[in-house]
Amino acid sequence: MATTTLEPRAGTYRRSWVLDWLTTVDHKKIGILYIANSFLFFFAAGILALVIRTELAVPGMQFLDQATYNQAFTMHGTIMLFLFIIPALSGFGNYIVPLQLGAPDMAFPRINALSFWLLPLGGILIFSGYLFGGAAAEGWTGYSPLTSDQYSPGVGTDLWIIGLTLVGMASILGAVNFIATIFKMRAPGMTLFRMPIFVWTVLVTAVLILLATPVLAAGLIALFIDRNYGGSFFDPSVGGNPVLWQHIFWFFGHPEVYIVILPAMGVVSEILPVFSRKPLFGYRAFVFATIAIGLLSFSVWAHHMFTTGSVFLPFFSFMTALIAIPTGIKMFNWLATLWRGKLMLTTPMLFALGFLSMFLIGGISGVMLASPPVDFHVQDTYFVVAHLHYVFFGGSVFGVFAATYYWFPKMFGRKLNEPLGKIHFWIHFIGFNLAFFPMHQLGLDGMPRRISDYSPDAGWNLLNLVSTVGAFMIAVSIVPLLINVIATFINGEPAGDDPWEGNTLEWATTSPPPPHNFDRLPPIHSERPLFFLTHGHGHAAARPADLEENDEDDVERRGGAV
Ligand code: HEM
Ligand SMILES: [Cu+2]
Repeated sequence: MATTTLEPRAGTYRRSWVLDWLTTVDHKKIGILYIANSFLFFFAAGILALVIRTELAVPGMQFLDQATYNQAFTMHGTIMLFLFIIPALSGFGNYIVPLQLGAPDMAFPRINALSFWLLPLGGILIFSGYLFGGAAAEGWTGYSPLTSDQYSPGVGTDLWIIGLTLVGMASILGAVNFIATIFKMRAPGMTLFRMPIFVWTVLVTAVLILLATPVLAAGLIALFIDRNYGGSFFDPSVGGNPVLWQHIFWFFGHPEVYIVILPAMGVVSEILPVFSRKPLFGYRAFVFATIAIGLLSFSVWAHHMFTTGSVFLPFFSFMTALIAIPTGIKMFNWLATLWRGKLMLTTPMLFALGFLSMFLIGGISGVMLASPPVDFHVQDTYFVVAHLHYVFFGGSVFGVFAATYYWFPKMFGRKLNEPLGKIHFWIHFIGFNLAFFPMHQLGLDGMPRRISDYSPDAGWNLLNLVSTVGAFMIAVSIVPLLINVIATFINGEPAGDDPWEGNTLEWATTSPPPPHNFDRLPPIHSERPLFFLTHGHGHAAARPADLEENDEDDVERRGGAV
């Protein structure tokens, strides 16, 4: 296009790229900011994990004292969940959802920027406890009365409360934005039942956030009032009730585990069909299973409170077991998608398959824990630590890595190196299982969680050492990832628009997409618009000319949902 008078002349008005990123309201840049910020926090929380594992490698106190150990696991858990995994998945949601819907941006771009910037602010506040006499040290669950001003007089706990409240606000604003975008910004033809599964999972997640996170925020504010203004919500000596905190926390905390797993399930549901060269088996069943998991997740919170003696065990146990049904449907559909597919073991596919197997193990220990007699036995032991890492790490984090390798070419126009990616995967996968599988046995043998030392005669020495070796393998596996990202930025293989032969709309635009996302959109007659574009009429090269001819009858004949 010829230069018009409206275009600034070179040199007169040129914003620096730093200012550009600081002030951006483009969902793609915000998505990248989210992801980059999440990985920084991941490294910080990962270093804390190594500190924890080093202390526990052998019996005896090596280099931490009890107080710093408590801070380490509290910060590790809090940062991993609230500043790594939730924001990382929101980041991919931010980048990908508008593209998959054929939309030019999120519904509220400025609110989008605000929800991002609240995150580093909240994270820094949470961490800054270390500078002011010690970070919060009550565990990521912040149980009363540990959080009372009597037991935790330092300002670290207040900073944790304020930081988490800001992070919660970020989440809530983000959820509103996703819901508005998904209901209001879809391209013509993109009906709800043609939306990619990833969008569905982001939608259900956003609803969960909207219902659950304000409850946590209210609880945190109540706790702040208790600590600083003589409130009595949770203090029994003045008529409060510490178990009330647990109800509030887990009414949020259980849906929260689905907030971090559903989008990862969505990622995997995008990747498996592409690299099996088959459609997702049972699209609608998948959508309804996602909604069912979302609904059920609000009826099971007290399975975290079996041993308090104040909840009705059969109800919460039964409801928890029920969740295995929609989850089982998903597992079945994923396997049926792979069945007789033309499997291509690319790095994103390896991480997606890793997700399936690791999440399955976490699901099985979850069903075990849903049974009160088992839970009475192993609660607050390393069995729970094993379970939660198989779900959060083997599930959600594997999903984040799968998404990273899958969508990196779209975001930066270059493909990550495959051999390096595979090295990353295998060291990661083996290290993960070495680190966390032995914890099941440690838990069954009675090793409590949240202890900084143990007796050399307890019989836990070998398994702890193995676990620490595994933790360091995980850390080592990050090295090829970092090399890969840097090398790809310098000299990566150009990706083209559609390097994986994807099915969904993000692959219909350039890599990276232009600021407004699409110059033209293909017709949308199914949940796989690109598949019908490329396969409906022969080959990809014919695309632009085919755009208008791809009529509904044609698609229906080929088995597409119209
Ligand atoms: C290098 C990888 C990791 C290692 C070696 C590791 C290790 C550990 C260990 C040993 C504990 C128990 C500490 C104790 O109870 O004394 C722990 C707790 C925890 N971890 Fe990890 N972890 C890793 C990654 C993750 C990830 C990716 C997540 C979540 C996304 C996560 C979430 C948690 C949570 C929520 C707790 C509970 C904290 C608490 O008790 O308050 N961890 N981790
Ligand atoms: Cu739960």
